[in-house]
Amino acid sequence: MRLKRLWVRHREKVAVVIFLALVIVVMSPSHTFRDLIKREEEGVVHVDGLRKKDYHDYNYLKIETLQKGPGENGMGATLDPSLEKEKDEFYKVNGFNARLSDEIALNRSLKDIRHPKCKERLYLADLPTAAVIVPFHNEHWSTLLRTAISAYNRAPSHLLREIILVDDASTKDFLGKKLDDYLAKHLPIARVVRLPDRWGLIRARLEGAKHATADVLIFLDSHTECAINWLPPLLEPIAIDYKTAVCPFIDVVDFETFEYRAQDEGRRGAFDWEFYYKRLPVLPEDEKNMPEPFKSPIMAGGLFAISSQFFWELGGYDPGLDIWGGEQYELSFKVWQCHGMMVDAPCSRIGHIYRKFAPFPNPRKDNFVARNYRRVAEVWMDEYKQYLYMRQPGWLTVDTKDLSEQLAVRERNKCHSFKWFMENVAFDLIKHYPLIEPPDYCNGTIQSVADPKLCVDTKMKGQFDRLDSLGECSPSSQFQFQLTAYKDLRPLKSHNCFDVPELKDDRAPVLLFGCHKGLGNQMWKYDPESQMIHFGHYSGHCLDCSTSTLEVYVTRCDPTSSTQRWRWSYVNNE
Ligand code: UD2
Ligand code: MN
Repeated sequence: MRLKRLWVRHREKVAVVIFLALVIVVMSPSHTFRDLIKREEEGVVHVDGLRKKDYHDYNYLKIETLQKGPGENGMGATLDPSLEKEKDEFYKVNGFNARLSDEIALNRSLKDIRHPKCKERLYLADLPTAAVIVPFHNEHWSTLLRTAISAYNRAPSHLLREIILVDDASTKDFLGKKLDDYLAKHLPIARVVRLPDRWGLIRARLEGAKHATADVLIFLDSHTECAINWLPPLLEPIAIDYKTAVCPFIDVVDFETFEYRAQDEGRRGAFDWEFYYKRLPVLPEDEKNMPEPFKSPIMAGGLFAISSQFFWELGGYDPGLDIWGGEQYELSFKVWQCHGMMVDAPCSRIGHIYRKFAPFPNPRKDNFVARNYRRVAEVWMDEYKQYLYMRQPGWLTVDTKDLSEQLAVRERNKCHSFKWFMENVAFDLIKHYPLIEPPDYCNGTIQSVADPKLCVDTKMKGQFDRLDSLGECSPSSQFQFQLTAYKDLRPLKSHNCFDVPELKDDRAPVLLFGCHKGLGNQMWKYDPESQMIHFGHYSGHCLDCSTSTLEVYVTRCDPTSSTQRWRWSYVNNE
């Protein structure tokens, strides 16, 4: 009875004490009860009801700042002149300065060239896992390993599940057991899948994708370098919608110096009507929204992320595409036409070595690139394919081989027409790359009035070369030029244009550079009256030559000078 009375008298106090004790337990930062109530990862914050996270690895970034040596911080480097002979040998088989690559650390540091807002960008705390797939054929040792090591070092380890290197029948010794042993010892997350024969990069990627177990497939070329925090920006759009494929910004690793630099700050991918990869300007609304992901019609091809589920729903790549070429169009058309989306993620940057020249010999005699292009055109492009064949009638003579599987993919996924793609996705492509080319202002030979035996001569030079010479006029192709409706001047049917990178009053060199149709350094006008070829917006500079040294250059216009006067074989007077 006494006990009961005591209880009745003090029960409120007891309740208060128990309540306070509970509050203390719950609030205590170290107590496990707290975790039971709200288990939360370190660094996760709630933004608009979403759990987000800063994925930067600040410790790793700090370590990088201490690294010293050639190529560190993404700087360019040079080889000791005593290595000139080795340099040439390595160049020949790789198409880039592979000997220099060997002097640069496999884990060299890079400078952060991302948009400043990328430093603060948070990503969803729950992201899918990724497999990196790298097809390679006779890749150089250090560039191949730098690809894998940079991907691994700069990715959160719980997100990168595996790195699959697919050896497309390489013949270099060190790509055999030595590579397996190296990976087992230094990078166990990576392994090599070997193909029995040269299958080409497309089927090599398919084979890698079949071996992958992660949620997202990330394809990389075998001479790339993944930069700071490259992975989360590729995964987030896929976490939001699995039918989104995501491309990083592709930076340039210089083929000669290994300098890591930006190509530009973003363009949308496209193609011209001969299937050359081209790029379109970023839309004004995307520009305002930088560095958020923006839609892009066509991927460059080598570097992108796609959910494994979506990839296989689309039937993967067409396995009938051989060796190299066309697969970037196939997959881009498929993604868009079959109800997906493609974006570029500016905060993910990956460098790529654009080779100086292609080192592999053509492995087969037949015209596989034309067949690849034609397979893609026949399956996906409907009536628009005629604009390719109009320019490349030769493609109509190659046998596409069986297309029924590919047509079935299109049918099964109830994919849109190509017209839909052109009107809704690549809506500004025709403005830049018209279905039918407008006529040239001038074309044919460019004959010197000062010495009519002499004509401008390409000497079969290519991209980056200096166009510097006159030759004895002839109807052969190296003397054929066009001044196009885009006001650029180029060797006939070439994709390289006369470019004056550094204008000066006397003898400025003319270089051949990829045509950009953006006027500026590539703008030319012909005045049939004075016969002068003006450079730029009548800036007062003209194409000139020396009939004795046979040099060609740009100099201040002088209407009295006969070396500045030229005769085209054909001038459109309309
Ligand atoms: C571009 C793409 C490339 C691919 C190609 C068109 C970028 C940066 N690169 O050419 O990924 O889309 O256009 O098909 O967007 N390889 C093989 N077997 C072969 C030939 C190549 O495994 O028979 C490997 C090669 O080692 C490399 C990759 O495939 O890792 C791409 O080849 P590439 O670097 O010669 O192509 P690239 O960059 O000129
Ligand atoms: Mn490449």
